[in-house]
Amino acid sequence: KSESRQHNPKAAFVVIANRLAVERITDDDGEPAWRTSPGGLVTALEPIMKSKEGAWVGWHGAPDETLEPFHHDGIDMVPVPLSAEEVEEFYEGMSNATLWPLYHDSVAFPEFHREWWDAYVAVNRRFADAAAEVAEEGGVVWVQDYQLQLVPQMLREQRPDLKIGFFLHIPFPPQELFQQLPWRREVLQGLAGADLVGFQVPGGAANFLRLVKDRLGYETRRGEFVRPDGTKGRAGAYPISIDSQGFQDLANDPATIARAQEIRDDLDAEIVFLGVDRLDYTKGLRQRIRAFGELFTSGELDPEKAVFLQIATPSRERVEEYKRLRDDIELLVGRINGDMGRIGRSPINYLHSGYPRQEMAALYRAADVMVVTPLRDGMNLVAKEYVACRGSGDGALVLSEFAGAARELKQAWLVNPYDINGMKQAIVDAGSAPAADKRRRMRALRKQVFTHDIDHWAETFLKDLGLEA
Ligand code: GDG
Repeated sequence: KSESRQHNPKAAFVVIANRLAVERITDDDGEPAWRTSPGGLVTALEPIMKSKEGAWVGWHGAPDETLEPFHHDGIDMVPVPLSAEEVEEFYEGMSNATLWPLYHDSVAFPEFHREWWDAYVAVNRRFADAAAEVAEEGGVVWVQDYQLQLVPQMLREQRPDLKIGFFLHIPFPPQELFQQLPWRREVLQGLAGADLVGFQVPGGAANFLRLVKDRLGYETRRGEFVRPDGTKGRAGAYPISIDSQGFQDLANDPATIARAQEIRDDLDAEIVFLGVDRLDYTKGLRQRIRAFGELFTSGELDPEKAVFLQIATPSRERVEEYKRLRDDIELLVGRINGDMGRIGRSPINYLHSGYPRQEMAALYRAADVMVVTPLRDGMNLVAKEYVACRGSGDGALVLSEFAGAARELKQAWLVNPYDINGMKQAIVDAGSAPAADKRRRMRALRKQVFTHDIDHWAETFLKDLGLEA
């Protein structure tokens, strides 16, 4: 329930993210209202936010609209306005057409535009100002992700009393790629304003530290860096995770079980392969679909017995590269189904749509083999969600080596997504593995996902940052 009660003037714990933790809905009376977004980050931080009188600073999702701070479900929400032009230049441009591809191995060509950068600086400044305004003396601030890399340093300049954490959800690239960025110094200085800079994997932290040393000339030693004024910061790996128990409970809900059976009945196949991704060029969809196409064509997978279900959630549809990707994927799928299908049966079941969480859990339950093959991925939560939903101990996971999750989920069938033959082999192997082998692997995967859940992630990071529980 949203309350119009005045928000607290100051907060001891502040999260800053591109998006606010709520989305706008229309309530039963047809009135506009807010609903907490169902993401993992919100779930993880909710208890801390409530116990610490936390505030969440972020954009509320509508351009050209300025809103007053408001209180929702125990959390103070501080909306940051963005103009339509800023959405285009800061968000779709600099964030999603420059930084996103550059940080993902340049699997798509990053575009560099000076106007986009100017908007990025201006918007980062606005987020920093908003946080500086609400954070109490000596408070803890946690900045999230690649859209806001300048915020830590901007905040440090204004508010040296704050403890500042930063977490990057996507990969941090090696020097050889990062140095293309015309504003590489500014970005590094921005990040190095944080007391603790968190990455998904140790390699990201190492890339960052090497750049800070080589490009900024800061001294670095054992995960620590020293700023020119003598103050220190640290960088390290904090692999993010999911609400494992929450997913397991959802998967075991009788309604989910029934729905999973319905999905199986509708698919009418002996073996179901599943892919679930935002429709993004980093997710390796082109290669994955090509691999399945070849398997169906060669008969290694029998189109009468096997089906590949691919959920592609619409994403960033105004960015050119994403429009192209959608066209490519749909051409590929259409061609394979046209060649290999018959009336009433298509080997690839492709859906371009988003679904409620419960439907996701039912899909995970219904799938014999989950295929997660990104070309580069910070972590990949889908892989962990699948594991959390396999309480039966069966199921098989095919996972790209280039997802952060591969470091933890070692018992998956690991693949190089650029190696189509290798990927085909792994898909066949996972699909035909003996039950005992699958159970042994799944047991180990589940142990990892249940001992390293989202609470573990948040607690570890915040403890290292110096926030007492
Ligand atoms: C970034 C990094 C990192 C997807 N479609 C639907 C839906 N989803 C949910 C999944 C999962 C999440 O979205 C996607 O997370 P991923 O980790 O797989 O990928 P990104 O969106 O690229 O996330 C990534 C992550 O940040 C966290 O740090 O792991 O590497 O790229 O939770 O279940 N959820 C619902 N309907 C959908 O249609 N309800």
